[in-house]
Amino acid sequence: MSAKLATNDLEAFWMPFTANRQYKKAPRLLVSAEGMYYTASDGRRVLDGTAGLWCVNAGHCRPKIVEAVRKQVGQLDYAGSFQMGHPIAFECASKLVNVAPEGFNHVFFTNSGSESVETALKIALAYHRAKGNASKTRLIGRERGYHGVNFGGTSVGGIPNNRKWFGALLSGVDHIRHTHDLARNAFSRGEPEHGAEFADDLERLVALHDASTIAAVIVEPVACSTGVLVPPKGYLKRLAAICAKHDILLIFDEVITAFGRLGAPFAADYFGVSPDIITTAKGVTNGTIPMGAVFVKAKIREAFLQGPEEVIDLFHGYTYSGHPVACAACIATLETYKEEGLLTRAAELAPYWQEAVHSLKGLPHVIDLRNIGLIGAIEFEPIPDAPGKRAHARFVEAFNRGLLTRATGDIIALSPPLIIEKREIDQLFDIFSGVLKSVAD
Ligand code: PXG
Repeated sequence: MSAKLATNDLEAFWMPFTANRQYKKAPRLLVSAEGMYYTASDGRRVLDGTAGLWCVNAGHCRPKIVEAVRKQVGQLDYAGSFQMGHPIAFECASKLVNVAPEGFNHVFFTNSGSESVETALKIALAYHRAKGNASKTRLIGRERGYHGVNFGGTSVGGIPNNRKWFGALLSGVDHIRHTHDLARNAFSRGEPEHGAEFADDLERLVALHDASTIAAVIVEPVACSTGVLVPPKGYLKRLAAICAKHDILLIFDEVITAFGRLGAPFAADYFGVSPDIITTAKGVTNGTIPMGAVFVKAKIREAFLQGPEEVIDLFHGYTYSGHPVACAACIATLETYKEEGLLTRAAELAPYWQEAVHSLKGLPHVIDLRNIGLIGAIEFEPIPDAPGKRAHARFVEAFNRGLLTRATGDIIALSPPLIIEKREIDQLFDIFSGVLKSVAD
């Protein structure tokens, strides 16, 4: 039997993606939040430079969302969606479809980005089978991609540390190369000039495996978790054209980029590229209640409607698909986004944000600055034999000075709530440039 722990002991919670022993020696705790700010356990206000984990696009504790959740949980706390329904899930799906890019008329509900990715991959496989192309089973991801932590997403993902611990992963998976090219593109503003031809790497895999074995390609339009890799100009269009040529479904993983992060409702809108399936989560409920949504086009949905009417059309789903409380949060979130113009607000702020990001040029150890929409990244020269240490030290110091950032490898990513004001952008970069000037190593 385990020893009883005090309720304020930090040991019981095995924290995700965390250096648990290091963290628990000097914990950083947040106890409340409002708008652009968290409050830390010592009472300090902390500017949220990352929208939580890229999800709180409308800022924290927005009254409309809080109230919608409060009301729904007291009215219909739970009802399932297997052979039963509840109105709010249908209402929510319709409202989501209304903000989705042209042609995306159907939504499958999940509870997270990871589940959205698994769902999209399974839909892609089942689609080809339903169309009579059962040999199309291979899934293609991209080096440095992040598609959550379940087995499908880990397999198509391309971050070595996220893969190497977990065995052989899914078979029949391959990866195209990533698009990071500091030699040609360092300090790019927005989309880098060079690298559209990296999309042709998909032709290499088609030549190797044959298109008749490939079901789908999944990419993040902007690869965020790996440290913000903005796609080179023309890259996504070229990738989409190669997919179309070979009847390979293109899945955009928009778990981060959907709901306004780039200044358009979805990255598909921003880049003018229409994939076949779009995965989302995070901003779909402003982070308040776990939820994911997978959007598909009519051609995908219709492929599942060929069997007898009484047969289930997709053998997939979650207990909490279309959870009423998550749906209430989602509807209130979409209303908040609409009322405040948040799905396009990043476009107005992007030029100011870009200048602010690039004002860090020349500060110690900074080897690249990049930005798109309301996303920024600062890449540091790694300390030899201590990868990640330099960015982590700056993340800790920023927190101590009242700013939440996100470190990944030797990169700091910034992605504030879309309600940020210019004076708060100034505050963010004042704090962060002070950090870069003062942390010694
Ligand atoms: N796809 C993408 C593109 C993501 O960014 C997931 C799937 C998985 O979502 P869930 O909800 O299962 O975590 C993500 C998640 C970071 C960070 O700091 C990024 C994510 C999650 C946590 C931290 O970069 N992205």
